[in-house]
Amino acid sequence: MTKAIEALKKLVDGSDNMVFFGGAGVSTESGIPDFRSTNGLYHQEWKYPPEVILSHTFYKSNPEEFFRFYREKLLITGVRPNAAHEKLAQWEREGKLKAIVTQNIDGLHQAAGSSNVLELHGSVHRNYCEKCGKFYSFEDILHSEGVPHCTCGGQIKPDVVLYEEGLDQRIITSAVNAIANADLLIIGGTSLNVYPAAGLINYYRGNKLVLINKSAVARDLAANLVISDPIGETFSQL
Ligand code: CNA
Repeated sequence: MTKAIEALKKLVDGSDNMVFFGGAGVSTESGIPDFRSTNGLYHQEWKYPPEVILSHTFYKSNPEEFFRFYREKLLITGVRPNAAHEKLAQWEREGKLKAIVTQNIDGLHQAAGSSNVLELHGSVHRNYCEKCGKFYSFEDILHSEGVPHCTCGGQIKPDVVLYEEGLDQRIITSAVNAIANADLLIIGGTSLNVYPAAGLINYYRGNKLVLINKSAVARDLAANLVISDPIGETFSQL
C-alpha cells in the first residue's frame, strides 16, 4: 500500500459523513470516454465541437445532427460500474457516505447500488415527450431513428442538461446541503471546468479534502491529499 493510499484509507476510516463529488473521469475505467482527456470527446473529429452540439440552441435548430451525436457518443451500451462506483455504493451501505454529487449522466452509480445520487446534469436513462410528458427509456432512444417522436407526435428530449440550460434547483439545494455538512469531501474524475457544477465544492466547510484526478484541475484547491492515479484502481486498494 502506498503512503497516499494509506492516508486516504485513514481519512475514509475516520469518517461517517463523506460526500463524493465526481465527473466523467469516474466512468472512463468502465469504457465511457470523458470530455477533456486525450482520447476524450473534445479530441475526436466531428463536424461541430461537442459543446456546440450539446447546446440547447443546436438541439432546437439541428435535432437530426444532435441525435446522431447523442446516440453515437453518449448512449454507450454494455458498460458496467467499475471499482470506484462499487466502493462508493459500499460506503453508502455502511452509512459512511451520505451523497454522491455527480456531473455524469450514465447512471453507473445507481447500477452499482448507490441511491442518494444527485445528478446535476440529468441522465441518459430518462427521456420525455416535450408535448405530453410520456417517459421513454435509454433503449427507446437507442433503437429509434433520426429525431425520436412520441406516439402523440411530440419530440422526445433526453433529460440531460444541455449547455445554455439551467440546473434543477432542488438538486442544487440537496447538493449544497450535503457538501456543506460533509466532514470528508472526495473530489474525483472531474476537470472542474464546468459551471455552475464546479462551484458547488465552495460550500465545503470541513478540513478533509481529497482530490483524485489523473490530470491537473482548472482551479486551485486546498486539498489535504492529491492522488493522480486512476480512481477505480485507487479505490480498489481500499
Ligand atoms: P472532463 O472535463 O472530461 O474531465 C474529466 C477529468 O477526469 C479529467 O481531468 C481527467 O484527467 C480525469 N480522469 C479521466 N479518467 C480518470 C480516471 N480513471 N481516474 C481519475 N481521473 C480521471 O469531465 P467533467 O465531468 O469534469 O466535465 C463535466 C461534463 C462532462 C459534464 O457535463 C458531464 O455530463 C460530461 N460527461 C459525462 C460523461 C458520463 O456521464 N460518463 C461522459 C462524458 C462527458
